[in-house]
Amino acid sequence: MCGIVGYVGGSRSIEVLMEGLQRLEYRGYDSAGLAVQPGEGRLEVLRRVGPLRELERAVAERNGGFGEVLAGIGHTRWATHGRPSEENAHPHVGGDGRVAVVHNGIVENHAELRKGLERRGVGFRSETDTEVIAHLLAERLEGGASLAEAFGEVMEMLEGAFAVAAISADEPGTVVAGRRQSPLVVGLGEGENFLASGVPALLGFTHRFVLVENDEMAVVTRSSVELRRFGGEPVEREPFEVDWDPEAVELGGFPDYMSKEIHEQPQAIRATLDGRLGEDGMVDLSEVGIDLSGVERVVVVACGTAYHAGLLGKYFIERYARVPVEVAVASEYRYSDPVGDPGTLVVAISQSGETTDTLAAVDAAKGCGARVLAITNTRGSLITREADGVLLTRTGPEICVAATKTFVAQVVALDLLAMELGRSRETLAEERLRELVGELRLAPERVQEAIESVSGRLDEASALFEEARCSLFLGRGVAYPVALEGALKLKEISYLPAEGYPAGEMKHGPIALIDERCPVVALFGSGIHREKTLSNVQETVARGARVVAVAFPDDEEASGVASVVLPVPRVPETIVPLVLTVPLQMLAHEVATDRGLDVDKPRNLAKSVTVE
Ligand code: HGA
Repeated sequence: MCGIVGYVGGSRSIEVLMEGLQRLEYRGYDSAGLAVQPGEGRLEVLRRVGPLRELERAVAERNGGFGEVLAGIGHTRWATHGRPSEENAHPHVGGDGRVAVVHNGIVENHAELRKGLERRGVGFRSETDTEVIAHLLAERLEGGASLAEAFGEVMEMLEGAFAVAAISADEPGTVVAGRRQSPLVVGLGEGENFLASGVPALLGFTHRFVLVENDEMAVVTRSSVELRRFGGEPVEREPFEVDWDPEAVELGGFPDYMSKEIHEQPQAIRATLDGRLGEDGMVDLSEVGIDLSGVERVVVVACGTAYHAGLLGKYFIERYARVPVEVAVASEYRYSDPVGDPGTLVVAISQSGETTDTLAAVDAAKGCGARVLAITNTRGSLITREADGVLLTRTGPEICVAATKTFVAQVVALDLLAMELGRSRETLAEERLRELVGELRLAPERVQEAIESVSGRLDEASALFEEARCSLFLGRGVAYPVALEGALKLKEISYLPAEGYPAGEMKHGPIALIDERCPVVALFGSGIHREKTLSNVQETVARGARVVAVAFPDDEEASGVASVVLPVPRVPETIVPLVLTVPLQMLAHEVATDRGLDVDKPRNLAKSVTVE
């Protein structure tokens, strides 16, 4: 959440800062701002409340531009302290406006720091926690410290999680930035250097990066990048190359990132399977580097959509490997005094690899002696450095705030893990494993078929939601976590209340919601779960519900109870959750766009949740 960007170099400062912000806008869109050095000894700040286009307009209105900008920092905000307003927008300036800062995270001791500053006569202009940083820097600069010295000193005073970048009018051509827990990377160029909250922001400009670790800062000029600890000790670190194609963060003809990412799911699954299914019909997860044979218990920790993937993981791991699995919401687990030992494998799932609660859950797991396997989409992210082993989903960058392709890739990764655990614990016979691997290989094609077969029916299904005041998503077995995910997708992007429920549990409460303005989305898999779901759905129809059925095309009974059917190809149980998920993502997209909403940037949300 909140995106920060910085640049030092030649004549394209504004272009880099604005493009960087555009690529980071998914992290927050309450306000956006820039601080630039338009020449020696000067600092200019431009901020606008609302989405980035407001700042873009303000930049365009400055016909003369900013002149030769030596360095600059930019910010896109997801407010935590202080409502979205121009006063609360970053950058914040300190003293007489000669130093400016942008910040991602929360300064937990801001109230105490603010009191101290006020006692010393400092006046505040905003309600943010961030502004204290600007004033603390200004005090030290006025006392004769260099920007880098002042910055290190101030960072050591802060509690909480943060990434901060700063520039000073008195040090033209220098940006300093540092972090604790919140993400920050430095991008390396020729005669120019960059920094940002995430690699994708800079892919249009460079593919070479250096990581800034916890409690470290970077002093960046156009010709140098110096890393040091906040205390001043120098740090040496090798740069790394990122091979993501900048095209991957373009829309490529789709109306929005959500559609693009839904359509990329077959490829995301293919890439996540690539190299992990051997010619011999077996799974190969040796890359993980954790001996799985001694695992006696699994705990999955995750937030949001990744938590739903974890619930599916439980289903597969228990079935194939016969080890008990718990699935915990990371923000609860981290404060729960968890029980663990070396026989406990904690699987931490985070698309960004930067989710604050999941990172804290990893710490808690390690603290009780468990081993940690991270499932993430982001190579080099914080979680990959904290965990004992890593299983990367390989979907390419996901820009839309609502996760789609990373969810299916997480489910596939968990499926692979379940099979590998089953193999190493010898609970899965070789023949059965080969069968399962064969089924998994079919997933990309079947998901593609699901996308195609649902496309023509969305209008009709969405029409049931026109007058809706709430909705119910029902499923059993593997379809139950998918129902939770479908309900989450709908509420995230259409703002329509949606409950995901185990179909059999519906009679214990939610059935009271049912009337003609509470559409039911029913997920029919196969076997006993399907039969039981059918009876439960009939109970809702008897009470006036209108039903969207996600079912196999030849399931006449399911079609019989439904107002609209979204057909998905008949597939083996391993990949049922994948094909059931697709129609729900597409339905949520359709309902939200019919309501005229921006599906990529739903209100109040941001992509990487880097605050508690
Ligand atoms: N606390 C700061 C920054 C918020 C943030 O990083 N959100 O993700 C503010 O409220 O402006």
